[in-house]
Amino acid sequence: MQASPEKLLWMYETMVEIRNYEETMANVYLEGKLPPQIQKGLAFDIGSGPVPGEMHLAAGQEPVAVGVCAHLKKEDTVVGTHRPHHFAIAKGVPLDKMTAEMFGKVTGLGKGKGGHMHLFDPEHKFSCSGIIGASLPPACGAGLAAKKMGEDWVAVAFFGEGAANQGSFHESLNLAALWRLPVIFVCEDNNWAISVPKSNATSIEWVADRASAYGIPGIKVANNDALEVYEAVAPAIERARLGEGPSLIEVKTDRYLGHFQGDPEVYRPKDEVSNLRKNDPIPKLAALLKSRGLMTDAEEGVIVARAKERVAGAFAFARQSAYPAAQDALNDVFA
Ligand SMILES: Cc1ncc(C[n+]2csc(CCOP(=O)(O)OP(=O)(O)O)c2C)c(N)n1
Repeated sequence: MQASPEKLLWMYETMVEIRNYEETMANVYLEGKLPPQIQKGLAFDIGSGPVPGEMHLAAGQEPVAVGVCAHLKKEDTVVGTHRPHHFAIAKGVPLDKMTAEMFGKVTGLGKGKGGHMHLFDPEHKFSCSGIIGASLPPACGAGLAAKKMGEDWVAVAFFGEGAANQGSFHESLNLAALWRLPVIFVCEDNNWAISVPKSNATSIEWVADRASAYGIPGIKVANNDALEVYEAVAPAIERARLGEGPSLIEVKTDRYLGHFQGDPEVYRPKDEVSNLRKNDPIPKLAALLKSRGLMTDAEEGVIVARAKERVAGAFAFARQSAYPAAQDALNDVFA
């Protein structure tokens, strides 16, 4: 399927927004966590500063989120991972409420009680979890619901290549295939599961090859490229909407930052990230848009400024919002 000019421009602007969001968060997250006597990267106080808790950022992985979500409508479900911001932004989760959640503020999606790995937005049908491999079963549930309701809605489960070795991966693919559920399983292969490279944990080169074991299509995207993802995913979405069942897609993508913020990354070859950044998908899509006459230099400036403004606005909203009241600490808590 050819991407329309509108889709291409949307993918570009959304990737710019995601990148700026992640880079802004990388800086804001460190506020208050690095006392002067502690060297950067060696240790910090994870509980202090305006954004407490762990932080997993997805800079570099934008093509996976936009290439898939460009096909979705509001009624479609997306279940993300512990590294969820790019998926949430591409699915249309409001930036203000999402950021406030990470700041622990009462205006957040979960009234500030979930944090960055637990973003729940029923209106935009988005959720995620800190549990690895936990995205696949709920996506099957959403797919089953859509099927029983007679709707053409689809559900997308995003997960890492590390998660693909969890039992939940196999159980979900089996059930979705058996019941012909409208689910698109998207493996975001950034080659690392914390410090473990894929070759040390996965018996085959492509997780997508496992699709044949369940009798469903397995689609491989070898490049970290938004347009390639968009085109590769199209038949899977169509198949799901037609009631023909699930597909498994694997995208080779690049993680530019540490597994978590503060990760000293001693396990990573020194020049790996600088080499990966040479294939940055954002300038690549900008060049394509310009070569097709869809964006001028001036328009690029407007798009980038607009995306950055949205991000800055969300961080300002989060900072200005109030913390939940102490007497509400046990409300909305079920475990
Ligand atoms: C069930 C479970 N086991 C272990 C962990 C600890 N853990 C957090 S992230 C991670 C690696 C995940 O790797 P991958 O699925 O490739 O995703 P990526 O971090 O590369 O996005 C692990 C093992 C967890 N959160 N949940």
